[in-house]
Amino acid sequence: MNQDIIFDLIEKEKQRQIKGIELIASENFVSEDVMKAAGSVLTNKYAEGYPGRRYYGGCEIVDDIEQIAIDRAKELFGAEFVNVQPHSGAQANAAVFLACLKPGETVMGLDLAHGGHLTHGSPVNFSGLTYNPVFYKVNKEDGRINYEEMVETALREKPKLIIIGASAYSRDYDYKKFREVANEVGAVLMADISHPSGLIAKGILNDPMPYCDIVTTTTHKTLRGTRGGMIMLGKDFENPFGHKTPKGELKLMSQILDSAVFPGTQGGPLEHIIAAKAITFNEALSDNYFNYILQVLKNAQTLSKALVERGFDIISGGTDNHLMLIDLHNKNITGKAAEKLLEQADITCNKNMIPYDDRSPFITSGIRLGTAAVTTRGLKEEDMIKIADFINDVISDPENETTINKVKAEVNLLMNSKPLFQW
Ligand code: DSN
Repeated sequence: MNQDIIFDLIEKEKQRQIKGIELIASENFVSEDVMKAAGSVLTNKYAEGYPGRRYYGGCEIVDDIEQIAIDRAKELFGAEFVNVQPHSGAQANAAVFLACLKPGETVMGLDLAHGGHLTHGSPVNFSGLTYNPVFYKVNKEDGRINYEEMVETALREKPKLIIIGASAYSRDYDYKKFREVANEVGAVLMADISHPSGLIAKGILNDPMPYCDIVTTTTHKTLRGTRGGMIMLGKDFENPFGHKTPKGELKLMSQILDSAVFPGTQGGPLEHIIAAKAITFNEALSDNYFNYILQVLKNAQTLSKALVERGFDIISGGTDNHLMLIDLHNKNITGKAAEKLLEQADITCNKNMIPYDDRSPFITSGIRLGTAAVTTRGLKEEDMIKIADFINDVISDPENETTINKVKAEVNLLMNSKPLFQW
């Protein structure tokens, strides 16, 4: 039997992952159990609807699986309600928009060019195309959110939905400040914790749950699970924006959100992925995971300090979480060129806009680094110093192929000694 060429390519990708240093802040390596569930027979099953209320027969077993995933997620984040069906973070956010806003209504998020996310109102995304986005920003001087300006913008624009969260912001959030202004303008407050969710779940960063009405996350970044999304409520509440039942009663937000996921924005849930999410949550509930996520933070802080010592300009001067954003202006290289150069040495990261960037998103003046994936591979503080040296060597001497090849050999030597599956 001829094996499909796809399997050769999967093997090649596996080898690429094994031998390289993975610094993309949104990536991680899942366990074998998560992969087993994601590649299981559950992919054969249609289950539109929710546990106990499906549109298909034969759903008893997937009902149990989905309920276990929901219960574990509630325990992990201290949530009262969870929907585990969103296929991704973008899908989770789309459902929240549908639940909270009518087309044309105002949403406020962190500017994408200042570390925000595409689905928080970017003009090229559904969130900016369908709704009216306004943005808060970070200070030019210290790279931290300008809370004063955020409050002014909210009071002036009166958004119906305020979003906290980012894909390239290395500091924690003042959720209370956002709550106060949301109360003042009557907005629903949502946190998208896709990046720091693992650090939040284990109490290492501030908890948005007591302050935010709605919390969304992906499951594959610091949470170290299968690729996917979910929506949570710390406390269920009546939807304030007039979604009424035929009897004229306000519906609970949990009901509105469930309907916004299915049938609002998705069809059949991916029960194999929901099973893999259940396994992810169980792993994240363990003490092992606490040790892991603490190491992620220690590694990020060690890496950022070592880079600063080597003359790199980290936005905001350091990190509270798993990631950091580097302004490369003083290194005379663009983000695009740095990404490419590092890739030649088998170090993977992504070019990233920095706040107030003078270059386009295709070129950029920065790169974003994260330590979630390398920590899963078993790297510790001393390895972060090596990584800072590797990055410095390559970026300081971009034309020198001998340097690149030397670094690449050291990268491969280090990573080939670290198995992909650690636990
Ligand atoms: N694209 C993801 C990231 O890299 O942060 C967010 O969706």
